[in-house]
Amino acid sequence: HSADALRTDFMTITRFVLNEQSKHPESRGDFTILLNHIVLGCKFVCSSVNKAGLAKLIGLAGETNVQGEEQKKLDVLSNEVFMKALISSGRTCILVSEEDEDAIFVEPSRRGRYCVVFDPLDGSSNIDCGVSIGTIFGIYTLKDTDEPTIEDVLQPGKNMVAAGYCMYGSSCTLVLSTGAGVNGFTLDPSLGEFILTHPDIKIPQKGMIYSVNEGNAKNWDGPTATYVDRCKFPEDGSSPKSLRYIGSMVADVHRTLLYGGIFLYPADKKNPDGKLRVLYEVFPMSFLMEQAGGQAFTGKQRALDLVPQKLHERSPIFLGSFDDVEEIKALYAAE
Ligand code: AHM
Ligand code: MG
Repeated sequence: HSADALRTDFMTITRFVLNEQSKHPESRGDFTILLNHIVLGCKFVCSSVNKAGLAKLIGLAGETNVQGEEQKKLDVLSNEVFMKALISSGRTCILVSEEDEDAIFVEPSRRGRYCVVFDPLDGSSNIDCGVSIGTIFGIYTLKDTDEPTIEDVLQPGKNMVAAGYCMYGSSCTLVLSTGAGVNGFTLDPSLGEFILTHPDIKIPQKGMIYSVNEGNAKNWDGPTATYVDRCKFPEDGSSPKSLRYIGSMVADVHRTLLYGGIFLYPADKKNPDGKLRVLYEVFPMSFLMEQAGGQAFTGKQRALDLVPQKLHERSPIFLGSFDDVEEIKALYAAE
């Protein structure tokens, strides 16, 4: 009976990835170990985020130190936890975080062949009002050079071997792709394990939702303005799309992935490169979108083809359902 199987035979994220990796004869379990360390970071952030409101109001034991120093901000703390977890995995080599100006090169004795780019706590301006936030990550493997260099992480997104995010929302959900589709896992707090709950996620071919910060409209370029106008006043007689914008990329992209539609952070006159960061925001989300059957476009090219020149480079991004992104591509092509 399948309902029974669900309750007694858990497909944990570790089991799932081990199964997947066993298809590759050269696999030595390194990726599984790396992922386990990322998962540890996600569990830590999840539990901290859940306590954040309470800690602020009543001061949880151990949260304020004796000198009365100000509590570490959650994004700084999350970064430290991920850094330490990634380094101690013994499987990483170069680490790039939104929180750190420079890339971290792991000391030779603890090096492995993976490079991880990540935003430990994206959307952190939303913490104080309890809105969903998330961690985003992408993984490259070292090019076979003797000494790792910054070029090893300044690679186009299509070279990533895996990407994912963890959303700290009404439940804690980890969405992952290792290049063979997209799968979603939900944290069972009583087990402390991520269980496969969303196997083989496919984004609907076309959606009924658009997601953008419309407050920037006065500074948009022509194609973006025309596209959003058409969402509201469709020219083909179809019904208008709904607008949903949380202002937390992980939550907005997660909804887009599950319900379909389009998420935009376009260029504007004040920010010609948009806002979102190429390496650890645009690339991982674009990777997931393509793996789920959607598309990701920068306004000029396929997002995953972009070759970053700088660690913290930004790019405009349009991603989501295949047909919806096709429409915006046509508008930019006609410009
Ligand atoms: P952050 O990295 O400083 O948290 O900013 C990234 C966030 C994304 O989560 C979200 O998509 C975007 O900023 C929202 O920006 P805006 O407030 O301009 O709409
Ligand atoms: Mg961010």
